[in-house]
Amino acid sequence: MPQKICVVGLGYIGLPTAAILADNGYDVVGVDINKEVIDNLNKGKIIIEEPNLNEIVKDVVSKKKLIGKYSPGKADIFIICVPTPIREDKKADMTYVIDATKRILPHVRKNNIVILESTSPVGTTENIIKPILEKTNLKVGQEIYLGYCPERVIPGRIIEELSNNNRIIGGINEISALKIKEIYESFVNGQLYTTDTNTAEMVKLTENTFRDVNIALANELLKVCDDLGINVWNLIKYCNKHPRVNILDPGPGVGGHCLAVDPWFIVEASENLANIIKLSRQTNDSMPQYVFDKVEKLTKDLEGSKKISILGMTYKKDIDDMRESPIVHLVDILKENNYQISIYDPYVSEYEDLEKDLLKCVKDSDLLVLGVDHCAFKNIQYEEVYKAMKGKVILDTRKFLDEDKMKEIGFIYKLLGYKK
Ligand code: SAJ
Repeated sequence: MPQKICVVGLGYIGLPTAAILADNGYDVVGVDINKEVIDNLNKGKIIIEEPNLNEIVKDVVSKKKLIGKYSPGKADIFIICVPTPIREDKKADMTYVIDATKRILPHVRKNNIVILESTSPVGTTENIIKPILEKTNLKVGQEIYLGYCPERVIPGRIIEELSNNNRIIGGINEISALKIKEIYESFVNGQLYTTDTNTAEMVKLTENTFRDVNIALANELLKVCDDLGINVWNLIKYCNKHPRVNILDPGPGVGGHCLAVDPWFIVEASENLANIIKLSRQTNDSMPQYVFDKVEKLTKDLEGSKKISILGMTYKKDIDDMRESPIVHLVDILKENNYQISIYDPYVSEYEDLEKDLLKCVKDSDLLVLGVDHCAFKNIQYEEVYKAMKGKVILDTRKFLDEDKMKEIGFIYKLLGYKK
């Protein structure tokens, strides 16, 4: 008899995980409170943009290996994949994790396995989940097995990475870790490493912090190079020719629900010690304002109402996710300063000032800001954009456009991080 798994939370991680488990022979119930998610899932459809996910979902739903429900029920294994957002005060909001654990509680029986996948502050499994599960009167670690196994997949490559990435498994005790390892072994080709829950939680936060700090360095270099009249993009390219240097890309800021959030969980835990981590977050968060300052300089001599067109507003290329997008912040700052805005992003279906037609978006605009490097933007007829615009200035925040080609068309091409 295949084991039954209940996955709570069908977002960017929960849904692909549920689908892969179902595809690997488990009977999976996917739980979410969002009617749109459940209604679509039970028709074999998904409401997020992710390569190859829809095909798998369609297949496993048609075989009844994956069923969407509003509430959890009995299962052998429970996997919690709910969001852990950040509050205004930069502290983790653990409400969804607590609610999800309470919702599975009536269904948890002897020998069940409970796994948290949501990115969480250190101590969550031990100090939040374990005490709730103890209300079953079953001994956690002996009668119920508990652990933390953080997801590590990157949006845009989730299906491939779910199967192939190495995973860290933190058990509340050794037997829990080993039982959880057996489950992941059944569908992961990468290596599986076992440790305790606190270490696994910190590993997850550290991975994203490493990337955030590296990007903060790149963004600080961008500002310094701008000041010194050096092209930061060339600087980083040449530095990275060194065998032990790998600086990431600077740009308009860091978005998404991971890099822009997780380092704060470390700051929250050790406010007086996590100095570089905090400063890096602040550096990356300062970038939309930095882009705004550039826009202001480039348009300062214009009279009357100024129209800015924005190409791309998701948090990164080729996805539909706008969470914590720096371009959303940029748009807000521009509006606060009375700029007229028009946005074009083929990945976004609805947003204030979104224009479905590119030429309408750029019509009579004074400045075009390239905010996101969507591959589709390579195919734009920039000659047409040039004709439709009033001012002929492009500000490229990602070093994405072909500078020579843009200049040939007639644009005044400005690159973020190069004063020239
Ligand atoms: N960014 C830069 N410069 C770069 C790379 C990224 O400015 O060189 C920006 C992007 O434009 C974006 C943000 O950083 O706004 C985050 O993008 P990302 O591609 O670095 O990462 P995410 O948030 O999509 O996914 C990360 C991944 N973590 C790591 O690579 C360490 C992924 O593996 C995690 O599973 C995911 O966070 C998560 O869910 O935690």
